[in-house]
Amino acid sequence: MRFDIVTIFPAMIAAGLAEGVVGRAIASGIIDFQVHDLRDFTIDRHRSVDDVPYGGGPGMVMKPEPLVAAVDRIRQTRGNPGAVIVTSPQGREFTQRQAERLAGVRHVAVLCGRYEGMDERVLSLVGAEEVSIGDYVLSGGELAALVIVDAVSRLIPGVVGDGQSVEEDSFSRGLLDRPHYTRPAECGGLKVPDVLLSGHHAEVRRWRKKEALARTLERRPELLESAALDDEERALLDELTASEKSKLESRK
Ligand code: 4HQ
Repeated sequence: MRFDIVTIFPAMIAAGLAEGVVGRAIASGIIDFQVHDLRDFTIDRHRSVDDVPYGGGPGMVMKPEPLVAAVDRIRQTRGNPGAVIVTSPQGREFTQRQAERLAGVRHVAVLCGRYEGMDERVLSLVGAEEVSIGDYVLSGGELAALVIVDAVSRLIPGVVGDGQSVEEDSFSRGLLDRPHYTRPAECGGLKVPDVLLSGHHAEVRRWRKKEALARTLERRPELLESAALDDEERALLDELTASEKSKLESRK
């Protein structure tokens, strides 16, 4: 997997990817990652990356030429990325499905916006797609780029030690995760559920499935519409919805 990130704050990107499983994958070469300082692609004495907006108004807009030059350089020196992403609240929502798609692309470039955003022409000039990590406003695209690189990288074989844990991750099948417990068996008066100490593997598996479904039903019911459920999970979900309905009935 290859990533190229273009930013005016390269140290912010480097710091965000120095630690943890993704940091190790970059250090070991599983992930080929380069950060590009946008100011290296300016040609004026002041190394300007922004200018005043046409039509007036507050704030500044990122100049198109340095961004286009940066992508040209990436194409010449690193190959043609399968996706060029501009992080922006106007973009298509970044989801686990999008992370899976990008992991299949193998070479992704991300352009990080600052100020009011980029000159609109950049999108068509470099063939970029806009991607949003959620409905809130960041001070710049760097944190969004880090989110995308992290979520995509952990899908690359070898990045997360235990491939099984990636497959079981929350959202890999479209459900929320179940609760997790470790020792001690009692902490602050709170006990670990008995079934987890019972040694009954089949029951443990069923309990975990049911907990994941119950939480999803309670907190994010809309996820169940597109979740990939097996037969056992369908049956458990029916039990859960039936017991919810009977609770509602008994309140009448
Ligand atoms: N910004 N998802 C504005 C975001 C954002 C988001 C990045 C703020 C770009 C110019 N990016 N700059 N939400 O809020 O991706």
